[in-house]
Amino acid sequence: MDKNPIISIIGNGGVGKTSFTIQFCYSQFVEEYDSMIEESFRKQIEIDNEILIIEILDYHYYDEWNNRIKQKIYEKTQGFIVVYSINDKYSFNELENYLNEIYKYKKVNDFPIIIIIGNKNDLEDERQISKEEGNEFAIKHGCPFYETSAKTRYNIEETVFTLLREIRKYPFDSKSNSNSNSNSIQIPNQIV
Ligand SMILES: Nc1nc2c(ncn2[C@@H]2O[C@H](COP(=O)(O)OP(=O)(O)O)[C@@H](O)[C@H]2O)c(=O)[nH]1
Ligand SMILES: [Mg+2]
Repeated sequence: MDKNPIISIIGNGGVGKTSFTIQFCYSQFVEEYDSMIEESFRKQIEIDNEILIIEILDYHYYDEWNNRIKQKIYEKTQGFIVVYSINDKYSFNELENYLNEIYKYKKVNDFPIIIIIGNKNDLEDERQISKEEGNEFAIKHGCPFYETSAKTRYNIEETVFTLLREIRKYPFDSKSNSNSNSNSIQIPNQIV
């Protein structure tokens, strides 16, 4: 696997993308993280005896976003975490749009690696989407699925590690990334 895989986390505003990322990277839950700028977080991890430095892109997806910028980000992304929150039906209904966007902006010959998560699983009293609904949606789209909580850290590491293992199964086509990544080592395609 590329030693510096890039992951994008996408989904509606307020579902917990930044909280998820901060919990994963710093093991903290920051109640009022007030940032409207695009952020990129890096973390060194060990997975299956391999050391990786992963980069998580936590971007804000405004409608007026320039399609070219979006395309650039999507092209260099090796794995997507697509997030809804279990207490927000609207965020669940929007998932299909995010998936379509990934398929649209990824190069045709790229196989997008996607994991779906239902965040805020600690808010059981406010639940609007059952775990079964989330799971069914993910199965329909051939993606792994977890419920998570950025507050309690429930399934946060599992999500990222599962995504990384999926990425490893489908070696990234680095051609689409050759300019920005020219000094990285080319790893021959593994036989899965
Ligand atoms: N109870 C609970 N609150 C959460 C969770 N994740 C995020 N939040 C809260 O939801 C709000 C939006 O989170 P944020 O990470 O900014 O969402 P983003 O817009 O998707 O980046 C904040 O007030 C967070 O504290 C979670 O897993 N559980
Ligand atoms: Mg955010």
